[in-house]
Amino acid sequence: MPKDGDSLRTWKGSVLNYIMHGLESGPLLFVLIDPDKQGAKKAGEMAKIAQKSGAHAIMVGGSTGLTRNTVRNTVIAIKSECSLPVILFPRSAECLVGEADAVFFMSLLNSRNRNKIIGEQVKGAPLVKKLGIEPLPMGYIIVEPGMAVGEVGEAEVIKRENVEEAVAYALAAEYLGMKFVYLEAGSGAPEPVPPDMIKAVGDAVSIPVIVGGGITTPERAKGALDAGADIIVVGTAAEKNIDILRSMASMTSASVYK
Ligand code: 1GP
Repeated sequence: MPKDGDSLRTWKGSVLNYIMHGLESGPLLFVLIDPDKQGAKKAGEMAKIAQKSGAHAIMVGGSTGLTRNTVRNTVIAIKSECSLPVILFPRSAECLVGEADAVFFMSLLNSRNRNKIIGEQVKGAPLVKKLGIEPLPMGYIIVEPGMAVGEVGEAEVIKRENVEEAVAYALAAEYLGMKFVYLEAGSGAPEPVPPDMIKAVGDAVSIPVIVGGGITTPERAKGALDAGADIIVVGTAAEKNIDILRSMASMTSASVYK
């Protein structure tokens, strides 16, 4: 693990470059911190442990109950304890804060609600520019069961066996110019996205595949990584037992600073 100064030098200016560089040496682990689940101070402590455990970035977001102030306080606390890039994972334009390094500028592609596909993005884009947050364009695809984000996002969730539909959405994301595609089973999902779906999507697209939702054990992390996930996202499991991150991180790129 580099000293703080080294890591800052490495990624300051472009979180996209940091991620792409990291992926050259292997898959990455991102830890999702939901500002609604604990106070800012605790979030900062979690981020510090996540970095020590070998995680590669911190995502900040959640499906319900967030205000700009809660997000801001959490991001500030995380940045004071940890030098990893902090990437917003916003539910809406309301969650954009200039203290973050980047934002997954995402479209919930399989939503029934136009607002989730392009509405919030139109509201948020001028703010992203004004605040100087780096946008990371991402196609967000919700897979069964979808959990809270499936409901709030009014998603037509992709059935777990409908690999073909997942591939079609992922290809559409790539062809629309998105830099990432995210297969989301939903936070707290009883089962993560099926490995055969991850594999088929990874084989079809040339952009990095992010996989999250229900990755609660090292075995499940391994399942997603073996299937070809480029980035795994862990939220709930880290909230319950932050020590689980170390074994998950050991399966990913040892260092993005090589
Ligand atoms: C949710 O994919 C993330 O958006 C993480 O899910 O909380 O189940 O780890 P978990």
